[in-house]
Amino acid sequence: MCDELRQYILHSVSKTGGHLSSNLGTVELTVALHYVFNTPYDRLVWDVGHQTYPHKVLTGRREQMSTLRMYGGLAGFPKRDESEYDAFGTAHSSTSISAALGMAHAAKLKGENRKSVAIIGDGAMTGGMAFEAMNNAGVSMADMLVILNDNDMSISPPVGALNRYFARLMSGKFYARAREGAKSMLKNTPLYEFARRFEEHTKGMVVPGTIFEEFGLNYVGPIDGHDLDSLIPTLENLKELKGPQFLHVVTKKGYGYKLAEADPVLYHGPGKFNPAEGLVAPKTPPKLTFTQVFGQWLCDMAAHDERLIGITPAMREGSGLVEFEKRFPKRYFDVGIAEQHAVTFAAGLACEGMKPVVAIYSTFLQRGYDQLIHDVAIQNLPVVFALDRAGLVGADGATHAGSFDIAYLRCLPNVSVLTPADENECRQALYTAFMQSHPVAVRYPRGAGAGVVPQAEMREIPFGTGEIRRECTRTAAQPGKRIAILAFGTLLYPALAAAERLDATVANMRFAKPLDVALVTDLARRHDAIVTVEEGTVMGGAGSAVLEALAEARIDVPVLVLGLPDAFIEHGDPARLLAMCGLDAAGIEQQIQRRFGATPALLRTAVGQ
Ligand SMILES: Cc1ncc(C[n+]2csc(CCOP(=O)(O)OP(=O)(O)O)c2C)c(N)n1
Repeated sequence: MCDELRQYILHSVSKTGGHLSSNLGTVELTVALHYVFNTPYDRLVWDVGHQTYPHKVLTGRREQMSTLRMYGGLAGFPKRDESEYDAFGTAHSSTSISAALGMAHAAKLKGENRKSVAIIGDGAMTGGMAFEAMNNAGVSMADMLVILNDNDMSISPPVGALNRYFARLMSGKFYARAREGAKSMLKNTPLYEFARRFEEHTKGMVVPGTIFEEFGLNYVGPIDGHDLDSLIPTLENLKELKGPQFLHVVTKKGYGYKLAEADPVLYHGPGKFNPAEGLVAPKTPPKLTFTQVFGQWLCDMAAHDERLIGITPAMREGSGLVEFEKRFPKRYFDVGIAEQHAVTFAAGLACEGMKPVVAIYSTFLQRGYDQLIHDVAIQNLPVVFALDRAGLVGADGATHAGSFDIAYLRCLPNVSVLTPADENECRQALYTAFMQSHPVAVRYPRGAGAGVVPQAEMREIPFGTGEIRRECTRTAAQPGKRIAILAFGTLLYPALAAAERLDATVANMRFAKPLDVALVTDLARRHDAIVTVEEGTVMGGAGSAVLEALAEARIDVPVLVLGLPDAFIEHGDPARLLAMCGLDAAGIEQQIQRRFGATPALLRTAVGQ
């Protein structure tokens, strides 16, 4: 059955794209968990949840795997409203132990005999929340099981002392010593028989004195996570034990598909491919992405300024730092899945005159928000935040969308927010941010943009200024409203396309904060209506900043604020999602027409007369 499941997942993911290596590695563990536990009554809480495809297939979603990560189809992560077997919605890491502990306590309080199991990877275990939860679990005596799925990989090779510790737990020397110690300690206890039975066919055993034991969890392992004959009896035994249990399972990322085993990083989240030949480089080179623009800028800037430090919370590939690590290894820091730490670590570096650049997805900076306020903004430290995946991200869905950063950043004193419109402007915006002596975030989306080739020369954008990119030709005497569109970020280009049809003025605002108030008020005075456009939440976003500025200047002009609605946008094709939000060229044009009325002049230009 495991073979069949593995083949099914390989072929299914090869057709849809999605997470592969992690899922191939958890096939046996998933089968064993569903065999031993009474799901959905017992709760399985997967950490991150990118390894839940076998779980989805086994829980009635096999046929829907062909719709994985597509609009209206299966989500790439567990979702409570997708299946009763998905006990907890996830996608950001290191939440599983907290959630499973909450469930275990709820069961206790309600007098229910259900079990709660958290399944967490060695990468996710580097997140502080996991330790906060274990610290709590260890004294709470709740009946829960934490399973550490140790494949010695995060997305890229894991980092930090914890990783070294796991390696030591696995090493023969430690193992042998611990085994002898465990045996003598356990003699004449019921656990001795338990440990002895495991050893007959596995390396499974009870090891005292691990860090997890110190936390108050009963550590068992390491056992082979691809061997059902180890997994099933171990889980059956652990299920009966009282108090917090910890099982260390060792698996291989990409297991069973040679190419993924050999390169689990490449196959962590591939697009579509032919399993017989594996991933092949596309014939025509793909368009330059904003991530690549950032990676190139970081290397160029580091060559100019040796104070530059590049920091990533476990997203070397995703954030475009592979080349930087190679060229500037001493100035490269992968801090693990530890966004809070990444931000305060940068603050410490900045205190000492270094120039840290935190490369972080918009959605993951949410994790480091207090650190951003308390450690960076209040002390007004010059940290650059390179916010990748700003706006809608598509297939990963609501958990990964960078919808909120303009709103959550612009309310912070001392913090500036740049919203470059294209690749070249992104490079210049990063340079501009780096030249400041206060915290600055530069937000840019996933994938490619308008295709404006970045100029090698780096030039500072005059701070806090926007620019007019198109002027409305209509005069006040002519019928129809004179409209000014204020675009923040990459939606400048669809805004320009809409403006051609509407004959509207368009400003590329470049800065969400400080806002170019002079430009805003000038445009407001010269036009009959203002439209703001951004790929971020309407509530509290850049459009709100424009409304505030106009109110402050006592200018009474109709304003239409376009952006993401007050709703979580599900997974799907990004272009389709953007269109659904009315943020493609046609959507922007329609929304303007709807709001300001199709005056004859507008209608004429709209139909190209
Ligand atoms: C808070 C947060 N930061 C970063 C990520 C991106 N991310 C997704 S999976 C992953 C690696 C997880 O490693 P591990 O838990 O060992 O699972 P594996 O993929 O090895 O099975 C990372 C960093 C995330 N999901 N959440």
